[in-house]
Amino acid sequence: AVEIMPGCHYWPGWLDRAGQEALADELREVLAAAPLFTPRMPRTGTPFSVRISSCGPLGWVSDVTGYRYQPTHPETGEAWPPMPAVLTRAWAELASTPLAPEACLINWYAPGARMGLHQDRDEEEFSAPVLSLSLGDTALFRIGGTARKDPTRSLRLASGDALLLSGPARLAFHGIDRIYPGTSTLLKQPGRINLTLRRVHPAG
Ligand code: MD3
Ligand code: FE
Repeated sequence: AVEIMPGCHYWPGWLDRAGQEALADELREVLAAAPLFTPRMPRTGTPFSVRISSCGPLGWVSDVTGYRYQPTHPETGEAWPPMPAVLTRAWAELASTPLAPEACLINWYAPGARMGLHQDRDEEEFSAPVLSLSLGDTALFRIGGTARKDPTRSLRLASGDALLLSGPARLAFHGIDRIYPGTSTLLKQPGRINLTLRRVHPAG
């Protein structure tokens, strides 16, 4: 792995093309059971440009009342589908923690979608890492320090890339500035999927 900054490890091309296709096929089934929905900002209700879903025991949701993890899809009321085995294997290989992942957030970026600079602080366990896998079109990812004003660096995340955020990087500000349409033929439409595997609760 390449260490981008302390605690931020990058594996370009961690999934080969066949692995990317197998994961994309599994995700089509996950998204048939747990459709993408539009999260909204707490208080204002402003929609995000990214659409999301989840798999695993817990999923992340955001609506006018706040951000939270919950065991059911906010629109269907059904339990989230299980995590595909390839995701739990990726976690076992890369995350170096005895804790199992509890949530996999699925972000869908159509061309033009962005994600502003933010910290991931809705989990109750920051000692476990977050593992990200990218599929489809390349994204321009930006990561800084634990203060919003800290300098940032940019990285292009391409289909099949894995990124692990642990230790000092776990609470780093980060975001997605743009998607480069037409940079991958993996998906049946232009855009990008990002998967983030997370531990939500402390052990026990
Ligand atoms: C750095 N997702 O879902 S993945 C998110 O590409 C999120 O969809 C982006 O930020 C995406 O919250 C970035 C890389 C990533 C994920 C989690 C992190 C970087 C992170 C958590 C802490 C620090
Ligand atoms: Fe994030």
